[in-house]
Amino acid sequence: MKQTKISPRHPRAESLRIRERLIEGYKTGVVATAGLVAHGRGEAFDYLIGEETTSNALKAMKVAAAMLLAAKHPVISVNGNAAALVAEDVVKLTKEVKAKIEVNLFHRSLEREVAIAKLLRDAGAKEVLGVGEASSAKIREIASERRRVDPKGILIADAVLVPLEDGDRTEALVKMGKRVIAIDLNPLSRTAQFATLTIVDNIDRAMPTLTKIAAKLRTEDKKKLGRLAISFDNKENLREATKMINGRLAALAKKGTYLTILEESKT
Ligand code: PTJ
Repeated sequence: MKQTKISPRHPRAESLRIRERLIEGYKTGVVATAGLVAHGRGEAFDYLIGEETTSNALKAMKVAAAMLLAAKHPVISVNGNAAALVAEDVVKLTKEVKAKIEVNLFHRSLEREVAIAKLLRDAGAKEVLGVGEASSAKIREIASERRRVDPKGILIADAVLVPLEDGDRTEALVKMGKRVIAIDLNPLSRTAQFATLTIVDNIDRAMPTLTKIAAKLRTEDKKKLGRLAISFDNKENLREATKMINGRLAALAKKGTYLTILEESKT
């Protein structure tokens, strides 16, 4: 497939490379049309947080890793965008925290489920739940097609990682008593607000970092991990993320030009 060539000297090379991966995912039937739009919304928030992992997100990742390691049935839920951007990291993380992978889509079609499962298997996944008839259970509280889940996965999970989402499912899963970890650049989204824990970061940066943190923590005592897992206040976490965006915007508003500030931070 012909891809747009991106010069490594382009000032926004990394961001453009991520876009290309999504566009390729769209062409191969992995990413939904709405997934491209959703990415644009994420990019806008990435500008606001400074396009880097904040100390706040790192703190959340440590607790997220503990939640997954302390869980009996951790599941990583994968949609089109997550598959196109971080399929390999998803597989690596499942190995560190002994989680299952389940495909769960908002814009559901068997073709997309199969294409996503193939991408995950090519990335090293041994088992992919939720494809076709496998998602035979229904969560009544969810209005969208996301209500269909795998009885071996999300239905019995006690901790679910949902890298970029729509809010209804997160709310329903939390109501069912599950711990829901969201990765979402937008701290104002319904998903971010309803989750047990929200990592306000780009999944492209967050997934490899979360995996490294989990690898370091996995030899810790389970009880200690359990205590760490319940030590989190998501309201406080979101307040910090919003305060950080607010502080950055206030500083930028004083200067007027964002690019000048970028230049100054390099010297
Ligand atoms: O593959 P499907 O059919 O399950 O559909 C997936 C999408 C993403 C289309 C669907 O879940 C959806 O419509 O999501 P929303 O409601 O648009 O929410 C997506 C959220 O992800 C928004 O809050 C974005 O800010 C955020 N987001 C987008 N790109 C990233 C991101 N967060 C972290 N990293 C990103 N790269």
